[in-house]
Amino acid sequence: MDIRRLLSIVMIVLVAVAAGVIGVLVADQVRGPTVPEPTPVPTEAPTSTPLPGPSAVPPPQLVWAADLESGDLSSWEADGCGGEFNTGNGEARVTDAVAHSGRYSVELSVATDNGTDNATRLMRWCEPSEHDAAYFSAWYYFPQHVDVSAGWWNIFQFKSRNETANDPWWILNVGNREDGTMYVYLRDWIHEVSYDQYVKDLPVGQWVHFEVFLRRAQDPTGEIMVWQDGTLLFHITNVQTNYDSGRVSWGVNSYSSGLNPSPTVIYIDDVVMSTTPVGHGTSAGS
Ligand SMILES: [Ca+2]
Repeated sequence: MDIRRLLSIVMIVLVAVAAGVIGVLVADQVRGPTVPEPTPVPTEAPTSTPLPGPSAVPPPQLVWAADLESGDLSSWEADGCGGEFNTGNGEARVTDAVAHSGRYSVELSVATDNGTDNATRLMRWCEPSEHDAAYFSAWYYFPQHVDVSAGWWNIFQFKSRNETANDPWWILNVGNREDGTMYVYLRDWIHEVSYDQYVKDLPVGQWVHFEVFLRRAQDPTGEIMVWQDGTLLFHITNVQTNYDSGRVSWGVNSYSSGLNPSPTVIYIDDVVMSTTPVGHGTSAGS
């Protein structure tokens, strides 16, 4: 190889090396400064704690319920633990005239123009006897305004029967305000004390929900709470809530000493006894 050819090869190698260096520099300018890769940080395993949500509200723990969809009063009469009990001109019958759930409700009709107490009552006693504390609820429909000024009107009660007495303990009564508007008040029959409220009136021509929590006690350690459409009307504590003997009964009624008009008709549907609150957002029938 002559010297000229050797120089040519050296020049080609130098140009190639220079081009490589320039290429790396240009590439670095495009990429910017080299940043070290971040060191991976170990992540903790996800915990099993569930997120709160609508499904976190437990369903009611139903003990007994009557949605009347059988078309009769068999739910009330089941197992020999209850039924219809009338006094004078009172009558209960299943109807499809109005319903809160499905097709049927029960119509309670009572005529009070005979000058004495009249009643139709739907009662249960086995389940109430087995629970010292529970929630009792029902939907009511009052199709018209009723004048109660001639007496009292019991629509919901706890009571007991023994050898000598068959008396209520605590009652929801309907009364009239000064302008005649209907409302519900709480009656302690044991001590003959009535508890008034100015929170809610009774609507006419629409379903209204009443729910009562009762903690039974034969000494002054009992408790009772009453809600109308989810609004708390009463919360009474440290009271006697049942007698010291007798079968425990609970029921919905139309029981009065004097109503106008007569007969008076109301409707009831979706009656529930539960160990947890039922609330007014569900029909909760069986
Ligand atoms: Ca129904």
